[in-house]
Amino acid sequence: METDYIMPRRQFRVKNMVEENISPADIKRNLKTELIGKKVIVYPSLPSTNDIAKREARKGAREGTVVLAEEQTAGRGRLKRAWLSPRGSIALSIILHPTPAQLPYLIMVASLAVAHCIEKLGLETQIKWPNDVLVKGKKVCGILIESDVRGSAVDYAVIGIGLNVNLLTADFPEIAATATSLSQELGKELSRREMIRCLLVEAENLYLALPEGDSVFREWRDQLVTLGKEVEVSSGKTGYKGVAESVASDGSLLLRQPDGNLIKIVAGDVSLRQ
Ligand code: BT5
Repeated sequence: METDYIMPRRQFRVKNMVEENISPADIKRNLKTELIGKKVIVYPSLPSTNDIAKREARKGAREGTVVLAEEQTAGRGRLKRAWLSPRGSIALSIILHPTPAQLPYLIMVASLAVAHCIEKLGLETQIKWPNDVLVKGKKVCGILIESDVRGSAVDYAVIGIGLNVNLLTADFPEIAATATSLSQELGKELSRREMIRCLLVEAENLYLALPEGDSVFREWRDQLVTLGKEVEVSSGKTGYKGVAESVASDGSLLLRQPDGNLIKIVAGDVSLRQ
């Protein structure tokens, strides 16, 4: 039998509004998915939803299980960077069992799902390679994909999504200059529950379209704000300069260096050159 964990329901205040607590039933009610969100686990507070999702995956959780937290106390970005997830934001992780060929597409699935849901609110989005969703050039969402690959099989993959919904980035000096939130951009607070439901539906539609992958790749590539720009890329301890010419279907960045060489960068951080 499926079990959902519901923590005691209570209300809490975020600035001037009363923010709703979210229950698995709120998310699942008439949710139009076959896979993602059939099981939802909600915690009031967690260090990191990705860690719990990985634990659940190792215990054999079904594909599509979602782990949600009202706040994270040790949210993670790439390379052990911190991700701020105060109350009012969305922190969720989705457990999937992709094929090895599908694995590189998960970042595209996640960023497009987020972009689609934000666009439904009437805001324009851009995607910054490899894993940021931006509104008006500021980061509103970060995505962390983690997977366990054994030999030629993927044991599980976890898509972690952190989305700034109802919060004021000015309250967080670390990100005040570079980040934004949906409430800030819209000038009003919105339902995190509806946003989560949207994310699960969009993620499923994109994920189920993956056996082909190509349409997801092309849409992701066309939304990348990075392409065609003079950039600096740091990848590990190495820095590169050049024009971000394109991306390959495995998600890596193709950078045209000043000497004309085209190099492929699998992971890194991009900044636009002044
Ligand atoms: C990311 O890493 O952007 C991936 C973030 C993934 C977070 C989700 S939440 C659910 C799941 N559980 C987790 O523990 N993680 C995932 P990266 O590209 O390395 O960017 C990290 C950088 O983003 C930080 O160094 C800050 O500069 C910035 N940052 C931190 N919190 C932010 C926020 N709330 N909004 C915008 N920028 C933020």
